[in-house]
Amino acid sequence: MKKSKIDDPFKEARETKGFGTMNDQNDPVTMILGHKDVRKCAHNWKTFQSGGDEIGRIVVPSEVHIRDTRQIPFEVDPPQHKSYRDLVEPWFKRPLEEAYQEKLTDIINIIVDEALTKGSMEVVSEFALKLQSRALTLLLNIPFEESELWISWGTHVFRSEDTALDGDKANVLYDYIDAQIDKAIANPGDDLYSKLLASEIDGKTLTKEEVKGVLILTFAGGRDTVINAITNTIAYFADNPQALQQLRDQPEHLNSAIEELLRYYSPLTQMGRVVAEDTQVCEHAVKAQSRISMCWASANRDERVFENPNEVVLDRKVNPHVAFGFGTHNCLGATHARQILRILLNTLTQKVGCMQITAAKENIEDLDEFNRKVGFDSLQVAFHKL
Ligand code: HEM
Ligand code: EMZ
Repeated sequence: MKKSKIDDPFKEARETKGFGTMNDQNDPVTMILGHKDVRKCAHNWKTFQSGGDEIGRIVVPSEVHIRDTRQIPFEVDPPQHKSYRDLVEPWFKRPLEEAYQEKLTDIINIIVDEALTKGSMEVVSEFALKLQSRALTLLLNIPFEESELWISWGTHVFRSEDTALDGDKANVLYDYIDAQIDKAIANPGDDLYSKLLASEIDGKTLTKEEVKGVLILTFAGGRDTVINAITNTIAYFADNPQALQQLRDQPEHLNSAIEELLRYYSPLTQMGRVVAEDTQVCEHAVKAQSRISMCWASANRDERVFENPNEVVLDRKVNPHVAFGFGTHNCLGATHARQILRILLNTLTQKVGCMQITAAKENIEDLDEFNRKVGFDSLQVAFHKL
């Protein structure tokens, strides 16, 4: 079997009942599996809420024990959600600017050249983590050198090798962000911290806690998702050299290729909500205050929506994937993530002839009823020049 393949563990449950169940830290989750139902729940923020008092509970695995700062705008429901979202949205669209893309191209050229010079690289820690961290300096608009520290934190800010949720590691990030906020107060600049500190909603300046909430989300939400997207993309083209050639010949398919890789790999498996009142999902009763999740990874393999859902079809014409979510909370980092993938793919077609996977350790999520591969813990790849 090709190393880059990711199976669909949800197929049977999706087709027979439309939902699955998962016991996460004794706080069960009803997982919504079908594309239509996932979109319906994501749309219905009144019944399936992101706000609420228990901060961290909508994340699966739950982060209630490792976090007490509300992530903004992620853990806020409308109408307040809109005020925050309107405030940060223009900043997260900066990746569309030419100057931003030029800097990102430089970052990607350096790392691809390094892989080709070394000949062989462990892609998760030496390629994807470095690229994700260096690119994040552009999104925050801070000096490039700051990325060295983040790289030293490892691939997931909340996870370490042996524990799924690592409170000590999370505190490193929270303390760091506190310190950066204090620095920006003392010395305002053109960075995201300073921009938020100077912002107002309804005539009130944002508190330090609110600024921290936006920053934690920017660091955490955009870390393992981007690392998985990059690593799986490299694995795919290593396994399918003809696909790299196809994109070299037909660069007009670059954008549809990226959307298809996002659909197929779905770097964020699921995201939860808290049920506001007794209701039903997929003709199954769910109680007020219980949790549901929208399983983006399952919805993205729904055969009622995607023809040949388990194939990567790089020029897929209609692709309403939900890898970046759907509706109110759709991913704010999507513009940045797409630019990284677009420039990476473009650079690979220009510089890399082929790649081979020489060793791989899969990263499998244990979702109780299901096991889902989401990427790799490590991936050793040989890179050959064009
Ligand atoms: C929301 C996926 C990269 C920041 C979301 C959601 C998904 C998602 C599925 C919806 C969550 C929900 O409905 O509760 C991804 C994937 C990424 C990625 C697959 C990479 C390929 C990023 C990056 C950032 C980011 C790079 C920022 C640095 C956010 C934020 C939200 C969000 C702030 C919440 C938006 C809101 O509540 O209005 N993401 N994400 N993401 N993502 Fe991403
Ligand atoms: C949260 C989440 C955001 C969470 C949109 O997703 O990403 C997860 O990786 C983090 O652990 O805290 O930021």
